[in-house]
Amino acid sequence: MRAHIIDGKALAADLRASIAEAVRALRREHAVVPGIAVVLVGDDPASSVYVRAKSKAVGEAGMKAVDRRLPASTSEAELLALIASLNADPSVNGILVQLPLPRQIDAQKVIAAIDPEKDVDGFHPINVGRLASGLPSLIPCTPMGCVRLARTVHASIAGMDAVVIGRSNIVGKPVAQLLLAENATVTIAHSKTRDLPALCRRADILVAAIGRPEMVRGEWIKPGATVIDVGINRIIDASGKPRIVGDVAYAEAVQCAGAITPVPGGVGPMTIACLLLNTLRATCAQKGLTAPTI
Ligand code: NAP
Ligand code: L37
Repeated sequence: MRAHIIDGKALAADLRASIAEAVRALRREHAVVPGIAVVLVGDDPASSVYVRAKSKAVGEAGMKAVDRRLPASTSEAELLALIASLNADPSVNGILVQLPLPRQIDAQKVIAAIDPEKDVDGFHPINVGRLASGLPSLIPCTPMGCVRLARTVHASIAGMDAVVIGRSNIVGKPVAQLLLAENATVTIAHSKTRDLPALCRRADILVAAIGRPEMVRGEWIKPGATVIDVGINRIIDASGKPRIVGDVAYAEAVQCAGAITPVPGGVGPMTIACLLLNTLRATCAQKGLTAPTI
């Protein structure tokens, strides 16, 4: 069997078009323009690429992006002061602080300082707790994208066996919570997991969020399974060229999976589209408006 390729780029474009339509309606009917502050501290090259892509997508959706770039030498107190001013600014509906932060800054302290209503990354302990409690909340963008991609293949994932490799706060844990909320039977694997290949072979849905190039081999995949590859790994390939690969050995996996997300062009573009959706939802909540179901 050759897998169906889940076209994250096309699905993200559809989602972004629906969001742009909703933003036009918001402007027309309520004179509201959603605004998001995108904060980058330092000059991590990958983060710079993502932040640029996010700000561009915000503009294309008809929202307002406020870019705040701070030097790598920024102190924790300076960043906390910026967060406080963004919390107080009514034209800012969403605040995104791109991680990782330089060593002198405690990321948890910064995340906790963001107004939970403006926390479009869904990383604030209030939103983490609300997600775990089954309450409405702002949901982390990459996990939301993963589940939306899986849902293009399966109208319902209730009762399916899902295995998530990775337990980070950004991806692994929240994606597991979302799959659980969809009534999948969820197992979270990590670096101490015993016999990972055997565990993976039981998965109807396999989410790889590891950060290890092509670690998941074709033989680890149950025939017909849906594979969501979150990994973004920059490697030098056999011919000496730089290339981005996922956490799944794609050429092998595509032979036996039922459906698979490519890297690039899978989860990455959906992450950005879901950030726009969170910004729209946060804006509506702050204005007392009902957010459209997108
Ligand atoms: P992370 O914080 O480094 O977490 C990696 C997780 O993988 C950890 O839980 C770790 O286990 C586990 N792990 C590492 N080696 C393992 C092994 N040999 N066997 C089993 N588990 C192992 O990474 P992250 O932030 O979650 O990101 C994961 C990947 O997704 C990265 O490639 C990142 O670039 C990518 N990413 C992509 C997007 C996107 O939009 N596409 C967004 C965010 C991240 P322990 O907890 O035991 O250490
Ligand atoms: N919100 N996102 C938020 N906060 C963070 O702290 N680290 C992090 C985070 N991660 C993030 O933004 N990841 C991400 C990864 C990939 C893309 C976007 C965001 C992406 O667009 N990927 C493209 C192309 C990648 C490239 O060319 O470098 C893709 O097709 O996968």
